[in-house]
Amino acid sequence: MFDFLTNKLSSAFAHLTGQAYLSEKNISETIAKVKEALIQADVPFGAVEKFINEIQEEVVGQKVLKSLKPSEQFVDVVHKKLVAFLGGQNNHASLELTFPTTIMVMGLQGSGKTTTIAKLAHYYKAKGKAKIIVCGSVDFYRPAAIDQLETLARQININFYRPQSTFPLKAAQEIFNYARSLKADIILLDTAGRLHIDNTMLQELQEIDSSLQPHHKFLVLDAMTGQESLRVAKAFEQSIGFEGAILTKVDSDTRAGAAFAFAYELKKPILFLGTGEKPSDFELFRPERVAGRLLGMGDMQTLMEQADEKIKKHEQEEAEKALRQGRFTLDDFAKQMDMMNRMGSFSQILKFIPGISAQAIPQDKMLQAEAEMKKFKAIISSMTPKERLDHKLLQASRKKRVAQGAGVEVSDINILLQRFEQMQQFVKLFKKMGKMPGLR
Ligand SMILES: Nc1nc2c(ncn2[C@@H]2O[C@H](COP(=O)(O)OP(=O)(O)OP(=O)(O)O)[C@@H](O)[C@H]2O)c(=O)[nH]1
Ligand SMILES: [Mg+2]
Repeated sequence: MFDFLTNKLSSAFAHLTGQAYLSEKNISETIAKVKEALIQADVPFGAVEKFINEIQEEVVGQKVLKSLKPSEQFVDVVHKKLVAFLGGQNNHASLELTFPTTIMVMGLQGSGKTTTIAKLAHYYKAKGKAKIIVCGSVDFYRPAAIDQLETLARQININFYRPQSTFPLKAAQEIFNYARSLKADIILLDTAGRLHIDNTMLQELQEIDSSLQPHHKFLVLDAMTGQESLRVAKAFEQSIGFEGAILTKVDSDTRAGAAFAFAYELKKPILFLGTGEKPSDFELFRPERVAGRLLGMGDMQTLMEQADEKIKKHEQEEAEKALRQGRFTLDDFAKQMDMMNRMGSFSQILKFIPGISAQAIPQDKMLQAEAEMKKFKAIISSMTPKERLDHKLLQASRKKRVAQGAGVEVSDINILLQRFEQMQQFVKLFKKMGKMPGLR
């Protein structure tokens, strides 16, 4: 996410880390780099100027030079400023929904509205409070739009309603009444977008808005559109109004300008980030964490939260217990790979880890590791339960059978077993270390 700016900013500070002294020259060079990074990231010029001036004031106002750890202090100033410019400590109190609630999702064509509906449903469902969720679309411009929502609804197992009327307002009312009859906790309304802001679209939305009076109106903005998203947001704000934005496609090579432009100019919160095409690729937007990631500090907190959400508690406990006992079978190995998979791709996971820049590990190495993992999983699932618990059983004839079952070569199985035995050694070492009093 925001790789471009992350790489630029972290490299601007990289040569300062650990230095006991900073000169004014060091500082002004770094500030110049930060400025260049922001401009290249398509952050609106006014915002960049203000940002840089404020940093300069604080940093050169000698607080930093005289502090004990000047470089850390410097990064801290920039971090705080980034947080402020991305919306401050914005609390998401309003996102604690009171049921029943109606959410209307708006935005330009292709910005990600329909996908976002599925993400919102998935998000609130996972929180466990919303039992009945109904979604429906009033997008009659793109023939496949409604089918797309239906497919997504089925995939995440929520209710979908297809209106009889093809007049947006009437259709919206139908969806609403249907949801009411089901006593739905959440009603999600998908709307039509246009390529550009146009009056028919806005008028349609206004009518739906005043008839249904949705509790929440979210504007979906494509982060790839950069500063252009600002113009869109302003038009929506003037004619309909909305509570906050959902920034989509931040997994693409977007440069972060949209996030700054929106938060800085509209003074409204960005509520969520869309980080991929799947319903689970969605997270709350938390300025302090995003700022941390931008500065290459990682974001272990979000990673841990995602782990808690995607990996069940008993699975975590089981894995931990096995490790403590020094036990590690192929079965455990398969389970671990499966848990990893649920967290995302290697490159997605690495981005949360401090000190690892997105470029540190070449993309092809990462893809290679992922392909290997897939192969390993296929191999293990072709084994009998007994073999999974005791890999020593795998002599030549068994290997042949497993290789055939998994559609791989025997040499692939040997690679897997080699890796696996290395990991087993680690686990044993881990157990021994656990017994040493100093290392607990
Ligand atoms: N990588 C990535 N792709 C996304 C994200 N959100 C949406 N997309 C993709 O963007 C495309 C458009 O998304 P939709 O949800 O159909 O957008 P929409 O606003 O409903 O589009 P219209 O109904 O045509 O107005 C689809 O191919 C989605 O898979 C995201 O966060 N990351
Ligand atoms: Mg759509």
